[in-house]
Amino acid sequence: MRIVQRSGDNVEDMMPDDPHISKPHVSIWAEFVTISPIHISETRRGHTILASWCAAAGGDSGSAQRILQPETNRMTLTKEQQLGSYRLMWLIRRFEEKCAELYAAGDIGGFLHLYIGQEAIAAAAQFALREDDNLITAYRDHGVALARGLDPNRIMAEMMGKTTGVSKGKGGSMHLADVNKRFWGGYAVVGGHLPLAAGFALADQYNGDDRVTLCMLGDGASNIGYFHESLNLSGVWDLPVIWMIENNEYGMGTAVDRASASSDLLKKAAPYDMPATRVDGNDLFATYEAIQEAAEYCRSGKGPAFIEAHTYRFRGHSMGDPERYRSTDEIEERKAQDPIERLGSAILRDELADQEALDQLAESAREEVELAVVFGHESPLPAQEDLYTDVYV
Ligand SMILES: Cc1ncc(C[n+]2csc(CCOP(=O)(O)OP(=O)(O)O)c2C)c(N)n1
Ligand SMILES: [Mg+2]
Repeated sequence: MRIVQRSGDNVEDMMPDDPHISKPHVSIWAEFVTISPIHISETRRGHTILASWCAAAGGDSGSAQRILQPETNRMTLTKEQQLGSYRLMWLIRRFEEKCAELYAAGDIGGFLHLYIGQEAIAAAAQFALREDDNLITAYRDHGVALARGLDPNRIMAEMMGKTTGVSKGKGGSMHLADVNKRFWGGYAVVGGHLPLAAGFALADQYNGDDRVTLCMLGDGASNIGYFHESLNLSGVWDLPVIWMIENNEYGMGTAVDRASASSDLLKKAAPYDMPATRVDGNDLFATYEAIQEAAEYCRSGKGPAFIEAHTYRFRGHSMGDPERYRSTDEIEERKAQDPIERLGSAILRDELADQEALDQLAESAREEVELAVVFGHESPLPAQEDLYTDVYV
């Protein structure tokens, strides 16, 4: 515990004397300290629980937990899948770079959270899941939607608020969805989609369908009440759901170890009695393997599974982020682990394609994005009489 707070203390007085914590972070601290009286008593109890669990599990992180080594199983993806992933990851990156430009030009409004740096996780999910499996994620959703096969034209139109968008222009960046592809969104409330994921899995179990639900969430969401309620129920009812944390080291401007009592996120699966795997999320192959194994486990009726995919976002939290909480050295160091470059190197090393072929894949992805921009620009805005249609609040 870093903070001990009596109720009534002023939030700003309590903030540690730390240059990394600037005014925009006050709201996060406020959220944290509001729950701190409970947190303290829970923490005391938690230490006891954790100690006995560790002892039962052999003293460390638990027998049901493991860490996948990077790039040990490269051939689990076919040549077509590897080249397809390479193009897909470039499609995601180019799409988002273009979105950043359009945002600056005022053609995209609202919030914009880029997935750049995390592309391997969405690509791995696409190849590890069946087409009829359920997929749900948070607001950093463009890459996941593209990987799921939503039409880039219609995603771009959605970004611009046009009627041809996947949510008819009324959802925008954070609310991409496609019912036919069983891609259920795009959720802005941190952790708010976890109970929905449990609900999808419950419906499949009840109906006797052998689908799994993959729920992608951020590290920050693992501190939210919904996380614990959802994991608990999924454990109680043996629901076929994979909880996959994309640990990109920050929730807005707050590093994991400043927001989570334990920065070992695998431990968070232990109280709910499910197997947990930590994987390098910048390694397409290892992430694919982790998701595939988890899906197999869930599909066979054994219950939920948990994955922590460690990654890093190369851009700020959203477009307005001054990024005072991390150094450029840190960002450059992490960029050396660029998932697209790593996949490209593996493909070249295994002689599945030459550099020219890889460049052509990247170029065709760029051209597809250009066409999507034209489609978005040429599409109409919603008509005024449609203001209240498809709105359920
Ligand atoms: C319930 C709730 N609390 C606070 C916020 C403000 N908020 C938006 S994003 C975010 C950080 C979430 O971080 P993480 O789950 O790690 O996802 P990442 O942005 O890193 O993908 C916060 C606190 C919110 N949207 N919803
Ligand atoms: Mg995060």
